[in-house]
Amino acid sequence: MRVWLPEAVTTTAPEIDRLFYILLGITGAVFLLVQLTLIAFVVRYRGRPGRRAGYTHGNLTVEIVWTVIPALILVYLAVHSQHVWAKVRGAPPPPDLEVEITAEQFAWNIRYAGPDGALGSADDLLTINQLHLPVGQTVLIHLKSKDVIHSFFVPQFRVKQDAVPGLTTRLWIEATQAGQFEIACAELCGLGHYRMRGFLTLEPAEAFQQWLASQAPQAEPSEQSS
Ligand SMILES: [Cu+2]
Repeated sequence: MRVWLPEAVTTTAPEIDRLFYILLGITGAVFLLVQLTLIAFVVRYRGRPGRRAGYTHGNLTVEIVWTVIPALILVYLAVHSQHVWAKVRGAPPPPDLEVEITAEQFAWNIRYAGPDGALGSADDLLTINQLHLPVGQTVLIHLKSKDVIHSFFVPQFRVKQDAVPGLTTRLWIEATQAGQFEIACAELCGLGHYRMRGFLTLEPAEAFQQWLASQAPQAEPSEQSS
């Protein structure tokens, strides 16, 4: 279901959306109920000449009801969201492809394994701001930063992950449809933050392999593998 959110193009994005709509539905219903009750009470018990205030010590039944119902809702939400969280951010499934993305002021350095299939070796393929990923494959992203905290944000993935200097963060996705999207940096990382933009292409596996093969290894010293 999509009402106004951007497209959801990974296997887990629709589950996050569903959670969002459940929360919106519950909080929206409570909001309406509370506001309508408030308005009704304001009108019904407004001040009138000769009317005196009544005093009450509360009502046990009502208090139990308004405690137990929210408690049940919160337990349900906790269990349900924990389930989604574990899937999205728990141990990743075995990857078909691994990519390393290193954020720096103000670009995304993207590293693919070369013909030897190993990341961090001399034949790695490097691109800047151009991330291509195959549809229907599990991709494990190793996210790093060279300088300050950046944040890897692809709205269509429903993923926003900080890139922290000195840490390697892992996140995984499996894309479900082809398309062109943008990678934004969602952390104010310096004066050039606004232009820290990457381009994401999701394409069928064969097209991805062709693109990868067309990226001739850059003639760069291979020292910067860390
Ligand atoms: Cu940044």
